[in-house]
Amino acid sequence: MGPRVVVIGSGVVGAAVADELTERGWTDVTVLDRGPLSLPGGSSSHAPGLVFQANPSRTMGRFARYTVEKLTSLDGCFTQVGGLEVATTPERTAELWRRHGFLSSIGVESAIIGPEECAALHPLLPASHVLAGLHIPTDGLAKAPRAVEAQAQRAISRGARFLGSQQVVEILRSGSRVTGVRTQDDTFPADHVVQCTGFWGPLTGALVDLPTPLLPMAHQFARTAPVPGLAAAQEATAPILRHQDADLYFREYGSRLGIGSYAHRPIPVDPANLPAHTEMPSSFDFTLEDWEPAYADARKLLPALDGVEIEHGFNGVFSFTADGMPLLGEHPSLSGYWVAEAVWVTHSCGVARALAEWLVDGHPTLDVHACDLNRFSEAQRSPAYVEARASRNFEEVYDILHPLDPPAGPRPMRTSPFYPRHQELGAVFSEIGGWERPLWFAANAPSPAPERDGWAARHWSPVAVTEAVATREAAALYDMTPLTRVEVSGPGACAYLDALTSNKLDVAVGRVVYTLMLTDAGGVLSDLTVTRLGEELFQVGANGEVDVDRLRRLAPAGVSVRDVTAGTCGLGLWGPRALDILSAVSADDLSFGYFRARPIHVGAIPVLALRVSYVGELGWELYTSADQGLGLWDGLWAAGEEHGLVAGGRHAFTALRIEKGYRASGLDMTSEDTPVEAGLAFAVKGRSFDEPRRRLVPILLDAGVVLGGEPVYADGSCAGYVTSAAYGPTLERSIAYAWLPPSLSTPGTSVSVEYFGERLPGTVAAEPLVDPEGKRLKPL
Ligand code: THG
Repeated sequence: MGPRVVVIGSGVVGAAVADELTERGWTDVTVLDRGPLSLPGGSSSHAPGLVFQANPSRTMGRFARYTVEKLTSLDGCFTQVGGLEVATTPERTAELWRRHGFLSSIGVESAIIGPEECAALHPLLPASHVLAGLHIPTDGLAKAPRAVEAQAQRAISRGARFLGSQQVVEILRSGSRVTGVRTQDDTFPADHVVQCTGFWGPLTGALVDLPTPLLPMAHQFARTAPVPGLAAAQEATAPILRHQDADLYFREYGSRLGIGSYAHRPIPVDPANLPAHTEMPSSFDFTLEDWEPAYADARKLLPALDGVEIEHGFNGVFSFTADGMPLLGEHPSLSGYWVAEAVWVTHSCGVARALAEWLVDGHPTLDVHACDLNRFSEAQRSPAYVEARASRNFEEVYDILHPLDPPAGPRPMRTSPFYPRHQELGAVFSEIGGWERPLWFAANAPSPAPERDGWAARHWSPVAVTEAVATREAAALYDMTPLTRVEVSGPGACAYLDALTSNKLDVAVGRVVYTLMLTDAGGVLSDLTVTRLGEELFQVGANGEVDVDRLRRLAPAGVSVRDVTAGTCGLGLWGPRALDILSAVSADDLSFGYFRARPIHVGAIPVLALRVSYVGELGWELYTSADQGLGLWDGLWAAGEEHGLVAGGRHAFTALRIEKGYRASGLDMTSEDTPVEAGLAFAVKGRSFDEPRRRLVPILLDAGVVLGGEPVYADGSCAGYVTSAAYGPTLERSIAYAWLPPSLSTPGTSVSVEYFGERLPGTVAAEPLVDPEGKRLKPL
């Protein structure tokens, strides 16, 4: 029977969670809803049901793919009419090719088609009105209420129960563990509680002091009167249609058309002010003034709509988050309390499966770190931040977004003490993880690197190559402040970190160890550097908030876990001249070896120096408290002048680490990959792994630069995908790291990377590509 689970909310997510849990043998499942069961009144009740699988996130694309697979297997839940995304500008045509690439890399068939083929697929679309289309035959229409019903029935047949009119008023707990929920009329004991309350999430979360960082927003959807040219069929046959250049989507209802619009202003809704007891608390009155410009655009694309009235329209509420991803995971301090929220029907079955696996198996099969409930820093959970970013997400939902497009305000949010110096040097910033990060510095001269065009040229400058070359030939300063630093201390700290991670950590004080956090199944959750500062005192270099959350939640009593990132700052000083520079401002002995740490002084500033380099050059990470950051920068800068010291930005940093073959966690490897597959077996002691199913390898491209996420082809079929890529300034070659099956991972294998529809030839190479003997790193 498994443990007792109470699911709060019986929309598409709650019903799917009950189905997935009971399928895994956890049959003691009770689903509660405040509304009537047939139509509880949340977003699922009015969802228009269009399921488009294309998504820049591999995880989201695969959530959608599973939703399609599951709903097609359930009677009457899905009509597989196919999806058609059309382009009316050359930029959108290019974007469709990019999306075609995403789909190929997750195994979803699609094709770029011409205007005539678009017109042949959709009865109302004139060929003359579009430039191209992306056709996805397996996309289609979900019937959300039927999907809820079918999954609920199946769960019930396995022992689950669904109860309506049960408003949850209290979450019961014992210490830091959940024990049940209380509704107005009843009490339900539980070992696990899963919050699936959609846009009511912030209210439900408040019962357990959990800020649920989502913003409910209204979005317009309307149904036309009968349209000339549409047959009055029982089942829709026209593909679901997206006209992203005008923020519109379309579906067929017999002879009528349903039209959704994101073209209007963001209309945030306070969940506390939603009407409680109407039939449809999430459906607001249609605002005609918002609709009219959108409908004009709809008529431009589909002239058959000319003179056709709108029969019914509403502003339907659903959830947006700061980064567009759902919220999935366990409460940071109340164990057994789970959240699965801000989920569209499109991704609902995939999300529910991941959550059920998380409960039953300890970790989902798919990588969910980008969906993790605990991925946000404190400031990113503030209501003002969530409102600003989620509103912007609403406006941009169909825009062509470059991965480095900087978000609008609130900015700057997190800055390091070096920020004013960065500005003086003409830093071009992007925001990564809430931090302002220089991509390159206009004060440095451009290099004669190969010209770029299109996407590769955006948010990039040949100055980055100058900075990277200067790092290899002289020295550069990199801002390491945003790297998450966690102090782990107290009796048992060593044993805790040793058991938590893959490498041996009971080392001498002053040593640094590269180690991994793994799932029970051996997937790589994160890679860490752990510095032993004392018998029971460690500084952990980690990859963001999700790591901090894990370090905290698993810590035994007595072990303290403190995120010191914001109160400290750090610089990477790297390059062949780094020793000359540091010894000019420090009287300390700097001859301590590679992967060792020492407390030193830089001028009068106490600094923790780590002989570690993510760019593969001699040098140190230098950490001090935030108040002394400017002094540290200025001292090193003055000493560096005669040695050719430059400031280095993010692009140079990434290019150098890729040349050296250092992995970026979450990008190059995720919880789906074992250390052996990722080439990180050296960081694991005392554990073996299955034969690799695929391997992470570098591809040297003959020409061109790619961005990451592109499909890799061998012998005409898609064999893998690119994780991260850069132009290698030392090799003067373009590098793309990619996952490939073992049979294609041998150096010398010819492959090609599809970039905006073009196949760029390349060759699998041996790694590391630069300094395989580590001579640059270890002259000392
Ligand atoms: N610096 C510090 N902590 C970090 C990072 C960092 N933690 C998170 C992330 N970055 C960890 N990633 C790496 C990746 C590679 C290396 C260090 C951190 C590295 N690897 C060497 C190698 O693979 O040859 C050495 C490994 C070893 O000797 O065990 O240097 O940038 N503080």
